[in-house]
Amino acid sequence: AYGIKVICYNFMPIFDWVRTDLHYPLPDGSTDMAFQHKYVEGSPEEIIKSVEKNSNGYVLPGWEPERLAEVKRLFEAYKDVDEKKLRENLKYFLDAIIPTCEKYDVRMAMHPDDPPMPLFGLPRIYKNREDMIKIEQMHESKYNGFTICTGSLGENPKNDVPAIIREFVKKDRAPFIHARNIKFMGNGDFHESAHLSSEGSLDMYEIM
Ligand SMILES: [Mn+2]
Repeated sequence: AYGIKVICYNFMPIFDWVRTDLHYPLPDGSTDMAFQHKYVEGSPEEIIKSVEKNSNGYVLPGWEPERLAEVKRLFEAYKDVDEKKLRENLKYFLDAIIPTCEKYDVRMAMHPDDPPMPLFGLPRIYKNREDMIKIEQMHESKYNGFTICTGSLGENPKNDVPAIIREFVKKDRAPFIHARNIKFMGNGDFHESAHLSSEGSLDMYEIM
């Protein structure tokens, strides 16, 4: 009814994207968001404390105080949910909605998990190309598509982002792209960066 033809969504339980610092200073005086593994080794409660300390009042989505009050209950609810079970849930969701999406020409574009790895023992099912193949096969339709967030996928250096773009655009499964750059800090840590390749670790020319 409102003419919205692409919907970006994610399928990450409990928490949305995760950074450990929402106010990370760069040499040019700007600030951006960073992810450092040393802060996520502990419990969710510990990481919440470190994010609060680092982030100058900013709050991650899903980490609002009223939601954090529910965290314990949510972890309990997900304690038996592994990747296989979460994929079953996603397939249930897709099978239910895609026929309606086809009817009204609304393309679903699932956003990668960010960072593309399991955190706090929670399952993550869109981390790499292999996961994308599993998701596209759950429901064969161009309306079951992907957001290709180059930053999220690029946070794992094993992901060949330009190759993923070529493959899924060619298959008409990528109606939406987040074109952004990140910079590795060693140890798998990274911070977000300005777009130019020279500012980060991704080959943005190739990506574009
Ligand atoms: Mn994104």
